[in-house]
Amino acid sequence: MDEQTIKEALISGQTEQLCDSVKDSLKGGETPKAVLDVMIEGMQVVGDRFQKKEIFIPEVLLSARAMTAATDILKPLLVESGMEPLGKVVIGTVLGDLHDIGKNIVGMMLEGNGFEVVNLGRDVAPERFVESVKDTGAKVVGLSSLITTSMPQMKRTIELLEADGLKDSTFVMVGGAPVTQEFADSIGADGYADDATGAVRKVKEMLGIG
Ligand code: B1M
Repeated sequence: MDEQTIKEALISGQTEQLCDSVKDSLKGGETPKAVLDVMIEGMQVVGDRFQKKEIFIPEVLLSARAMTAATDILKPLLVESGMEPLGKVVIGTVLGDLHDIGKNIVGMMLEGNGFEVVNLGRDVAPERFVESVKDTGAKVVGLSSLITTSMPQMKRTIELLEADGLKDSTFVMVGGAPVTQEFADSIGADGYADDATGAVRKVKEMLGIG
């Protein structure tokens, strides 16, 4: 796999070049997970440059668009499992937050590991999470937040689940770059994971699946 080309295409937001490189890597026998990990590293560089004000929102949007297109290529390969669902997970990015790349990767990895995933998208109000738990009977709700200003919505969602008497029968997992185990504990979440692999492990642990 030409890691450098993948990262450069992602960082410079060249969707076509990134998708071609991803397809070439897969043809060359690389695993979808290995390709995904290289893209995640590339996105980290985008974040660092944005923070240092070396690039701005339009450039970040181009990279995000390229990343989304390339993960669409990987998705069918990551999720093909063909087994009976291990359980249902409702997942979404909380209200006020438009970041969905990481949340979608978590969703894909859960699907790839045999879970049925109800992906509510981004900017999801606490009420919608609660409704979805009622509608789907999901035993796990996954809340993603990438900006500190949206993190209080995780607490609000848990409070609303409690108010509706659903908290005891529903596990809440939280994650996203600014979220920590300490924060998860402080808002009464049942689980925290710092990446998609950890999220799968945590959901299995919460549901008692070996
Ligand atoms: Co923005 N953004 N952004 N952004 N953005 C960050 C998050 C930021 C850290 C950049 C920076 O300053 N360095 C910063 C937040 C600072 C903070 O709050 N502490 C920031 C900011 C400030 C903003 C705006 C406010 C900018 C502005 O308008 N002035 C604005 C906010 C808009 C809003 O949400 N209301 C904004 C907008 C955007 C774009 C729309 C341009 C775009 C998002 C496009 C999209 O998602 N469709 C964007 C992007 C792309 C980023 C960065 C560069 C990359 C995020 C990403 O996709 N990472 C990001 C910088 C960074 O994170 N280093 C940044 C790759 C992804 C695979 O990782 O999402 O962390 P991540 O997901 C991981 C784990 O966190 C974990 O697993 C995933 C896979 O391993 N995980 C979970 C995620 N969810 C989980 C849930 C779980 C468990 C694990 O359980 C349920």
